[in-house]
Amino acid sequence: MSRPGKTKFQIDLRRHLREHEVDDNLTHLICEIAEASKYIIHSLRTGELGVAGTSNLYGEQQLELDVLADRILRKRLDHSRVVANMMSEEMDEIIPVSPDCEGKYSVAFDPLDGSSLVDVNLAVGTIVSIFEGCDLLQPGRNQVAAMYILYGPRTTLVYSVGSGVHEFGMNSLMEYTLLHENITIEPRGSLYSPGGQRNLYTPGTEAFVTHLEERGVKLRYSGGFVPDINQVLLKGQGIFFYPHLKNLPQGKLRLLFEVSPMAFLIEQAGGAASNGHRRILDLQPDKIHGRSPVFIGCKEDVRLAEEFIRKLETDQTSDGGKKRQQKAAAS
Ligand code: AFP
Repeated sequence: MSRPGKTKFQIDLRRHLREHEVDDNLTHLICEIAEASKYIIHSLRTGELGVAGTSNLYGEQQLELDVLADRILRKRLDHSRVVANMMSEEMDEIIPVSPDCEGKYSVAFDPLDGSSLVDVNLAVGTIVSIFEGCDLLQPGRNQVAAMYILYGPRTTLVYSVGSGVHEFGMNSLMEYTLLHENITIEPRGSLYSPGGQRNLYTPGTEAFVTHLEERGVKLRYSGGFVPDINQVLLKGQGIFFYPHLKNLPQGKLRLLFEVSPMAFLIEQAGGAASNGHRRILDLQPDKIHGRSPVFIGCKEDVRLAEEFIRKLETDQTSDGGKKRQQKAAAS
């Protein structure tokens, strides 16, 4: 997009949304979430690392940072006038904000994903999924927007409304200005982020990791979903996975407010996101805190993971799998 007389660093988030002719209410919502992140940053940079229930030297009740982040976002969404329903990792149920759905949006968010990493000073983030109207339990392909804010050495914000995925950096005035527009991901990568314990991997995932290592792909894993996905996005290559484990057939990550928004963003960059068998964005959530295994990043590498799982796991139900098991047992 040509912007006579402007450098991209002078394009702030609201202007970018307007340039993409994003609906006014959705623009307002995304900007409100960006505003809320400034208070979350303040609590991260200055907050005590106390636990909920303790109080600081002024006798003020201390909150865990993720509870505090949840309150900051909930309050902002409550007063935005454009939210119908909301829910987060910290809430047990969907919170109704407005009875009418017309012109309003429903928001699912993880207010501070990776909060257990704060006390070892690793990067954490906020993940947001936005649907039009009142219904949150929809397949991820129906999202109208997804975004995350990454609280790292720099604070950055990444969003998509379905026309590309774009990154903004927070400047000295705490404004988000454009850094990268229409980010893309290569079909095949040279880094991988393997979540969960290796000894609990199923045969398909185990074989996939062995293939990656034999290919010389480098392991890069921080334990934070947002920084690990951001690395794949901004390096333009790589694959993250938190697979189904022997003791966790649905994996660890939540579909609605972790996996699905990231799948939306990565697909907008030309990547792919699968649960090992099916496209994440086609999954129909059946409960608000439902989990899903996830393989997300370079399209060819995601397809390869599916292939290993199909050959070494789903065949277990067919004769092929049983014959392989009998042969292995006989040898
Ligand atoms: P916390 O929010 O409990 O710190 O977990 C972070 C997370 O949900 C996600 O950000 C990481 O990708 C994943 O868990 C890491 O899980 P493992 O520590 O089991 O690898």
